[in-house]
Amino acid sequence: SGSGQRILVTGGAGFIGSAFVHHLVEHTDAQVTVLDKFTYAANEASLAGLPAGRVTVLRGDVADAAAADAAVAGHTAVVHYAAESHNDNSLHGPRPFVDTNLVGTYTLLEAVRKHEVRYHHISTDEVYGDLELDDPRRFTETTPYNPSSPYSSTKAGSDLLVRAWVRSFGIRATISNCSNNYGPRQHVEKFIPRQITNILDGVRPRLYGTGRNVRDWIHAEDHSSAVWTILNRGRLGETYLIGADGERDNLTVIQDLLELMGRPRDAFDQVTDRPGHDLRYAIDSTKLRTELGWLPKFTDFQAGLQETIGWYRDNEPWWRPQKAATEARYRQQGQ
Ligand code: NAD
Ligand code: TDX
Repeated sequence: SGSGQRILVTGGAGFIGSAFVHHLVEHTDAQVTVLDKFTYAANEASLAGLPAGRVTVLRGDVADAAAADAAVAGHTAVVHYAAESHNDNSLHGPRPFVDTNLVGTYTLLEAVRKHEVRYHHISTDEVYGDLELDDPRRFTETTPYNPSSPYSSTKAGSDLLVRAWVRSFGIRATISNCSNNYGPRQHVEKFIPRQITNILDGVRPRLYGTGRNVRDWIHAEDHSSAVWTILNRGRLGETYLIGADGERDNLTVIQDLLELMGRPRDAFDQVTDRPGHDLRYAIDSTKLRTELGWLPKFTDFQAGLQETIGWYRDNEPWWRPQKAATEARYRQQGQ
């Protein structure tokens, strides 16, 4: 499917956006344009080696109306990954989250409305708030929005803008809310790559609070295949939750990483907890699986972690330039 498509991927130099660009190049015949502001979170090396005839990279801000309009023109679809993505940063400086996640999404929506381009909106399970550890329910497409942080509230607001543009202006759009991603090319500020690169550096991993917080992990490649499925076969105006039944508490993830990397399971430090730290996320992806027949491929989390450890071990030049500054920022926050 997807023959002759010209797809604009915003945030395509970030973690999940670049995974989607690689997925498109490897598994489809789509022409790809990346629009990225190249913030601290982008990495040019994430797009290195892709065929120039398939991928064009534009440097620009999605909140800049002229840049967004010019980028959207001529494409058959826009997939909007660009965002400020890190909860800890949003607690220390929320402004860029409002500018990019809210104003940026608004600006892009106006461009797709004008050019009548199909739009897919990338969002997160964090819009639903958090669950108790013993709650038998998981998030579904009908769970009420209840975001906790500046990050998740701006993502929730961006989802609502999309719904309003569908209802009021009839844009052709879908939304997906995905659980926590892991895999190659994730910034070292995030939990799993931070701990892997700490251990590689001989530094003890750093667990927030007690570590009983649960995240529902999915490999970024499975996220990409789900987005491609929804883009081509999803019903317009609908929301789909993406998840791979990967619930784990943070303590277990740190212990497993230590063991997989040949260290004692207790060789970590507990540090200051995140203010307002969401307790548990859990996704029920029944709608996506039954309606569109999507299934995740990375169902063995230990194997996925092992592969991810191998990637960071083999690709130090990719992450080393960000490591010291990231840890310096965390040190200032007692984390
Ligand atoms: P990331 O921080 O790794 O990458 C974000 C990218 O967006 C970077 O390349 C950055 O330069 C770019 N960007 C930021 N502001 C921009 C702007 N104003 N204009 C153009 N480009 C801009 O983020 P990620 O983890 O890859 O997340 C991508 C998307 O997926 C986000 O929308 C995020 O909310 C969503 N999401 C992430 C996860 C996760 O676990 N990481 C889970 C569910 C949903
Ligand atoms: O050093 C750490 N120690 C630690 O215990 C870090 C960086 C995090 N944590 C904890 C906090 C969370 O419970 O690990 C868990 C995961 O933290 P993050 O990697 O910061 O992710 P999270 O806050 O869960 O949000 C992620 O998933 C949903 C992405 O960053 C979001 O963009 C996405 O929407």
